Amino acid sequence: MSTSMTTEYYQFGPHKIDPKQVFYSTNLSYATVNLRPCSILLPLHFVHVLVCPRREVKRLIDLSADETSDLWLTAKKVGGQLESFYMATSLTFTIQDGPRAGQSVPHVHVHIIPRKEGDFEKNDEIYDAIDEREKELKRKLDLDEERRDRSMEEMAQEADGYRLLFS
Ligand code: AMW
Repeated sequence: MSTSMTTEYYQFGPHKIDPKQVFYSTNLSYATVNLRPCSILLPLHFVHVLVCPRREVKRLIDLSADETSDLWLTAKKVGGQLESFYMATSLTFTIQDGPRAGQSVPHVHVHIIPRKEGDFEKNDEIYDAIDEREKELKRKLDLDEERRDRSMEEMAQEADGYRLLFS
């Protein structure tokens, strides 16, 4: 696996992640902004990033001890920085570990979402928002898959802002 200086792209299941999307990396993990953050479907502004192992691994159980430790240390650091940056007071860390748990991209990833008082009327609605299968919301807003994708320019701009937090 190449270092962040020489990485042409990061693997995310079948997808290639442009380094412009990635705002923090170690030799085993990376943190990226989201192509379709759950906020696209919600009235409130939600920050929604992902922390992934660099190696393409489908399930948490298949990570080595070093990768597991590094993934969570990275998630902890990223969550902490974003919570302060957005003046939030809590964090949702979620893994959908396998297709029956809602995993749509077969590559381990921790969803990280800074949380604030009153962001959802019912707190656990966050899990519907994270879930790629929230067809109901999608139908209500009449959004197709393509319209939910953000441009590289938008994602790069968000990542540029976060990168400063880790320099
Ligand atoms: W899962 O339903 O597998 O727990 O979550 C997959 C997540 O990956 C979703 O939040 C989705 O928006 C995000 N995603 C899918 N493709 C990309 C991509 N190319 N870059 C960044 N995020 C992506």
